[in-house]
Amino acid sequence: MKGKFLTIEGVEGVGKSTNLESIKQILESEGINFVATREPGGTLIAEKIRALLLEHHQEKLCELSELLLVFAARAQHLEVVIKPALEAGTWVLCDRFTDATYAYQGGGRGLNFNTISELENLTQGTLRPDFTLILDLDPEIGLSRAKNRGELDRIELEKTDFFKKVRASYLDISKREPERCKVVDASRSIDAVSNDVTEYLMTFIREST
Ligand code: Z5A
Repeated sequence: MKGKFLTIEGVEGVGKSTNLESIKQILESEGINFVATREPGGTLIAEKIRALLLEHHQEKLCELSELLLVFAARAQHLEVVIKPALEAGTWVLCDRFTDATYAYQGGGRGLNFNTISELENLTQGTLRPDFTLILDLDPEIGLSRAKNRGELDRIELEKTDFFKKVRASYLDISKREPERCKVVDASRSIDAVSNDVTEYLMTFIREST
């Protein structure tokens, strides 16, 4: 794979979308060819799976179904968008990826991390992100930011405790993989967060090009 694979992660309302805009501008100004995409989603079929995951249903979506749907969407996304781009030398900027599965389905739902790891190997082979920004924020602040945007989706309706476990899982991942994962304190002003994001990204770009 010749392109670099960049991901951004964090609890709800942490500011991923806000920071993705400045990340895109940096990549453009550095002359890097990239595609921006998101998970769950990123292709026609994967976006349909996303809708299934986030909509409210009369029937409870069981935890294993949720996990398998996340990986079904990912398999499609990898085949249609991510792998062809990386193979063509195009960088991929993805809003969430498998760290989110460890954090939400593993940490939040309590599903077995080994099961997630097996599905990760099956779906991705050896493909992993090269660089990951984890925006870190108290979930109560993130949820209050998310609430201001309107109706909450199926996952956003979870209790604060769920999101505390999600946050803790992200921080665990960052401790296990400090080279790949850069944690940014997202409780500060948009400018302060953006400055750290820019610094980490520019360092990665310099080391990669
Ligand atoms: N999910 C999963 O369970 N398993 C998986 O494997 C994957 C995903 C891949 C959809 O993700 C859901 O899928 C998600 C996890 C699950 N759970 N839910 N629900 P998503 O990424 O599409 O949805 P999201 O987490 O809710 O992200 P978001 O809606 O895009 O939020 P955000 O991008 O992090 O935040 P934002 O839109 O940039 O900012 C929110 C507001 O805060 C906005 O008004 C900003 O102006 C404001 N903001 C941003 N930064 C700041 C600062 N620094 N200060 C003050 N205000 C700020």
